Amino acid sequence: MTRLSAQANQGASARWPAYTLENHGAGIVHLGLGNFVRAHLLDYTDRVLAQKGGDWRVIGVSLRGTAVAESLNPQQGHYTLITRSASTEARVIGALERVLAGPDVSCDAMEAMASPACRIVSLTVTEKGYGISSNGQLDHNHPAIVFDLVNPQTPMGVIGLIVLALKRRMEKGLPPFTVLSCDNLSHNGQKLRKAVLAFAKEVHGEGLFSWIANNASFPSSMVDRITPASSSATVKLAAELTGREDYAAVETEPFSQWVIEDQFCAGRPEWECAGVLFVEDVTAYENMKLRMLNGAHSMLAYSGLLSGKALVRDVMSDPDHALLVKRHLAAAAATVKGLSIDLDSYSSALAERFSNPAIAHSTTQIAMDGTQKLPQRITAPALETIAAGGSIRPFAFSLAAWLAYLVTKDRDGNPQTLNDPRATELQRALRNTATSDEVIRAVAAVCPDVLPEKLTEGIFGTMLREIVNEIQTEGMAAFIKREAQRGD
Ligand code: CS2
Repeated sequence: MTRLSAQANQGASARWPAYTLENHGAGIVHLGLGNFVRAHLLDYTDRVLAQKGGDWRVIGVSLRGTAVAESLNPQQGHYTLITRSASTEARVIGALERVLAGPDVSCDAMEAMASPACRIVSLTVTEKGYGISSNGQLDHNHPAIVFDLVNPQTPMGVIGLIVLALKRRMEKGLPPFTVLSCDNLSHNGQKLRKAVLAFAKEVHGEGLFSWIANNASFPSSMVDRITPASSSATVKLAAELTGREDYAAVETEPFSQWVIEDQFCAGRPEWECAGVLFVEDVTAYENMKLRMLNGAHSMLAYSGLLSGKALVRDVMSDPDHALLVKRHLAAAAATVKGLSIDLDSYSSALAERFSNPAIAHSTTQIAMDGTQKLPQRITAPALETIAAGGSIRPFAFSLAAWLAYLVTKDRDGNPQTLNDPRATELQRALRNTATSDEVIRAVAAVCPDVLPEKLTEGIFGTMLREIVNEIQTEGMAAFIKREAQRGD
């Protein structure tokens, strides 16, 4: 079969880009080229290019590994975006110009970011990719920050790269670009701005600091589209829909949402034509999405894994478990203020999205990096709920499920492999723990941003200890059944 390319296959059911690629230069450099950006920013940008034109194609930068570049570059950046629910649709996306990767990636990325054509640098590098601690400070223990502070001319991390590229632009007399974070962090733009400024000041001094502070913009944004990891079934499906071999195809759901603060210092695509909502302050949208969708996701991932459910949809097809998901959504919704959106309808829509039978979203994928995800998803709404006097049990259950997951043993009775940047510290701390109280204290000592004192003491702490105990004694499946019958 012929490899996918810009050349449309007329007989296939997929749609090819409805614009002439060569007429559009690249104006965006995107750091982190996983499945999510291919289902989100690139999809929006592709639709705007078709409707409005402009020099807004995207140069992708893959900072870790060459696999994504090896699949996309031979396809001239093209890939199939497959939208799946009761029906299946496929579009070949042309917005990606090329992918930079490999040993010279920092140098090549720097050149692209410091070129006059670049007006936006966007990012999807996951929560752990930034080097920003959950309280929004530059994280001096993050490996990329440690390296880049000593080697600022050859950075390997995103903050080091952004700072050096902005410095080059200042020196060349070019205007700065907008830095657009598209990761599930609260106040993502604001935090990134603060960290970039701290790094710039520490390494390059006051001049660059003030130039960035006064000229660059860092809008916060809320991003949403459930996008599972691709599999061999994705490649097979793409071949059926395009008649081409495509090793970069992505499967996603029909729903998509993007809310961005409209602060772009160097222009932007007319993304509103593709459905983006531009707002002054994204906080309330962010709270809704991070606490409801992502919070429920984390809860169902840990409790799902411990009750033998490999996929999100498997959780939703267990009525007891689905009821706990709904309770979690209601508790999280109670902490979301300042939106005119009907949160009950939003909750029902989420439950439906989680149940999508055509999307195979694995609980293992969501369970990774809990230490990076839980502060904004569970801890923040839990603390607010304690202060406001609302329903705390769903949050206690989520944290208990994570704790029980952390101490799960593999088949040989050894601690399971944890996919989390703090796995080693966590496992060291958990080594000699037996009781739920010891487990909670050990984890709280490593991650006070997930388990601050207010969640380990008082009524919440007691509830947390009891639930961990019960899960460990009776097993997660039995616990879920009993918990569903509690009626609160
Ligand atoms: C998920 C998110 O993996 C995870 O932690 O909760 O990737 C989620 O699917 C997206 O944020 C949906 O927009």
